[in-house]
Amino acid sequence: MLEIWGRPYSSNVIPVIWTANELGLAYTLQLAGGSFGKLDTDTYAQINPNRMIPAIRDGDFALWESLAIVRYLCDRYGSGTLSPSDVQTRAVADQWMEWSASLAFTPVIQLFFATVRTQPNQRDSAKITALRDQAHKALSVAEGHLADRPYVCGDAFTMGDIPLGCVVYRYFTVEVDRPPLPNVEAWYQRLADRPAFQDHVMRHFGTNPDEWAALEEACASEGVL
Ligand SMILES: N[C@@H](CCC(=O)N[C@@H](CS)C(=O)NCC(=O)O)C(=O)O
Repeated sequence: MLEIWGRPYSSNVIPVIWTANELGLAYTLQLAGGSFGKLDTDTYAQINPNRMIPAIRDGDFALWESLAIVRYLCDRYGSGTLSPSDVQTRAVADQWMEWSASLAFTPVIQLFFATVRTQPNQRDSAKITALRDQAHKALSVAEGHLADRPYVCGDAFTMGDIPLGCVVYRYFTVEVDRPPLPNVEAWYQRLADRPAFQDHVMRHFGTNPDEWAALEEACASEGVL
């Protein structure tokens, strides 16, 4: 059976878990990283010599790098659906995946750490506003693209929506005033109708270290989510 190694609150693991669930794949989640450890073991080094999460094993085949894993799963199990068969449509999916992981992810994850992962009395409001502006500027590119299509590749949901969906969930859940992005918001609502997105992306991340630890403990006691 497919194994996904990682922890389900980790920004790079969530796209992989969401993808597997969109594809309806059976898998086991091997809790690793953060308080779950295991990354320093010899076993894990065979799977990912970078000792980072996520990684997968699909039979004898091991793979790391979250977006390579998303592409592999979609190519192998969702060819013609989540992985578009038309070369140019596929290239557009790739384009948005790469863009999401670089230009959109960076300001949003920094904003997330400056808010959700920083205690209220230690938050730097000028820094938060600057990061919010950077995130908004980046997402304005998606705003233009989504003006005349429901998903990033056109009429159908594809792997091109996956990394951006994870980024936008974080952006829309941090407690900051956001200038409007109506097309991104409408696209996000389409994602929010998807059960796999609700179950694996729309997670409550915890707003203080105690809550964060409790969430990880809850994962461990659930074993496989
Ligand atoms: N580019 C890599 C980045 C992997 C990465 O930074 N993973 C982090 C978690 S998001 C990690 O392994 N951190 C150590 C840990 O969680 O213990 C990918 O997308 O897979």
